[in-house]
Amino acid sequence: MTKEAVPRAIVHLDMDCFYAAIEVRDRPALRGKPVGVGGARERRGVLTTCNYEARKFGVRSAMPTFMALQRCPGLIVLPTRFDVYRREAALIRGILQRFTNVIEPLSLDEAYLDISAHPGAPGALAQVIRDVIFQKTKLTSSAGIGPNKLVAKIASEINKPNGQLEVTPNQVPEFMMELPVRKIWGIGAVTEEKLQQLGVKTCGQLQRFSRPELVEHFGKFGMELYDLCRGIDDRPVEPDRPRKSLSTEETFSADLTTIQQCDERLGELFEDLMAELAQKEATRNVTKIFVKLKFSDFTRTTAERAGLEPSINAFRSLLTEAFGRTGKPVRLIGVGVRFAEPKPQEAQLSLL
Ligand code: TTP
Ligand code: MG
Repeated sequence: MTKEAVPRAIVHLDMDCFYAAIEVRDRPALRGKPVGVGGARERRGVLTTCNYEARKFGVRSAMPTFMALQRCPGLIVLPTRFDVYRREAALIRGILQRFTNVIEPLSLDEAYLDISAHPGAPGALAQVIRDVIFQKTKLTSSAGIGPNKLVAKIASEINKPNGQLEVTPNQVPEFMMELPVRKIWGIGAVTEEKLQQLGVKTCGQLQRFSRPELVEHFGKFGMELYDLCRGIDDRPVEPDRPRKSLSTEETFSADLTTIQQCDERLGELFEDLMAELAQKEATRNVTKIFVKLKFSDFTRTTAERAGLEPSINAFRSLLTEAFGRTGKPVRLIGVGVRFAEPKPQEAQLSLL
């Protein structure tokens, strides 16, 4: 049997305005009001996300907070609480695992699920999954259901927030026909522009090109484009291989000579690490935390400790320890965490 002949049912699940939804859930007085989550205007902060009330004003993820407040003066800006988001994500991951072992997390709040082996009808099953998530967390999500990742992901945006769309294999040709080419993964601004010059805006228009023609215009990616614009995508849902550690670091343009200077830089590094941790490894157990310093003479030292939660104070004490070892000027600070080795059972799952 060829790969294409195996019928698959893939769900792309994405929580709605995840961080903002958690903040509003935990502060019912904010319900119905525009809310953003991120750094304060005074600290030249950026929003991680905002709720749908704020989006009506043109506020968006990754927008500087001052700009968001210009667009929406009534916007309530709340600080991030990554530990809470991680906890919710772990809970949600646990719910998903009740339905399938084949889960590929894309970020903290987004995952592909392969539910082909489940006896339930795919659309009904996605609805059940979303209902259970809501019962347990009081958070809404959206889903796309399709025969592959490409279709499922595109479909999940269409009835967002708190909605879903199933595209059956028979419906794929019609679904693709009017779809803007930009919706295809791998097509960014540059390829879109090139396609525009060829008079192509929709996937249906792209389908008029032969495979050799597409290869001529787009090289190897042309081969894939031929399939993708028809809604054909054989990529499997691939469970993550757990990494052993996660860290973030910064090299400074001028060396830092005092512990106070180092300490001033630590806050931002810590925030970055927590954001990465929340996005990529929400459900893993941290066993150790560490601070790495590289000095002006390129020697380095690492201070690490087991059994501490990653908090700013814990990192601060490691920074003091590492700095105190030499007192040399510091050109780089890194902060990171190490994870528990996955249990054999989990490792097995990630190979499925
Ligand atoms: P998204 O799923 O992209 O956004 P969202 O859940 O807030 O909204 P939507 O309803 O459109 O899905 O990202 C999930 C979370 O990741 C989001 O709540 C905050 C965080 N995030 C950032 O920290 N920075 C970013 O630039 C983006 C896009 C998201
Ligand atoms: Mg989301």
